[in-house]
Amino acid sequence: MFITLEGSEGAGKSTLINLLKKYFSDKKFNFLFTREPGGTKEGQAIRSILLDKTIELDSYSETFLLLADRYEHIDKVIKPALKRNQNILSDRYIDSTFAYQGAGRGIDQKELQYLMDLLNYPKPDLTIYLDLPIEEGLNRVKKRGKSDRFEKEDLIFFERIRNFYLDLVKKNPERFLLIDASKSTDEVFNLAKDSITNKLYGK
Ligand code: T5A
Repeated sequence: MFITLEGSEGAGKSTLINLLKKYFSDKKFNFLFTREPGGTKEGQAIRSILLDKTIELDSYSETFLLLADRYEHIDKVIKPALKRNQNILSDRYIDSTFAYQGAGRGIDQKELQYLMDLLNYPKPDLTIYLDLPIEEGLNRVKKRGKSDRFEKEDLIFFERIRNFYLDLVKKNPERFLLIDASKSTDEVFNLAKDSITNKLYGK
């Protein structure tokens, strides 16, 4: 089973993943938790460039770095885990590129699809999208302290991304579960845990 987690800044993905990690490890489930960018050693080096506020990147350079990270991730982590029949949960995956580089930066979606197809990427079975009003997410990030290269973008950039995700969820109801991320961390965790468990047991 291949599950991905999406959402805009500060929606609570890391918080949710920590709770899911504990839950599934207590239940002795064979789950691999990973992320993009930075799911491999090579990807971590790419991630540090991508998040560095002092570095200016053209939107295409940013995209190619993200795709290099994804290629390494698919090749070294995702495909081998799927081959071993291991369940995977990835914090961000392909939808992030269509949302951030496509809707956010304005790169044509067809161009992105063409580039993405070159990766020959496994498709997720379930994608959980944590939805939160942009200002609320950015306030959470601000409170947490330390912002990155993406988090310095303006509200309109993130509104385009959120609207893109909402549209994607509407068009792909069989793959997506939308969770209202303004709920408490416990409520978000319970909704995500139940949908993953149902998917694992084919309900
Ligand atoms: N990116 C990535 C692209 O542009 N294209 C791509 O193709 C890919 C793969 C990754 C950046 O890269 C971009 C998108 C991203 O900008 P990242 O560090 O992984 O950078 O950043 P994010 O994925 O955005 O994650 P964040 O760390 O910003 O946010 P999270 O993980 O969603 O939020 P989290 O859990 O750290 O929570 C934020 C704060 O809110 C609190 C937490 O305690 C924390 O303080 N919180 C809640 N508060 C109230 N109620 C809840 N339910 C809460 N849940 C969490």
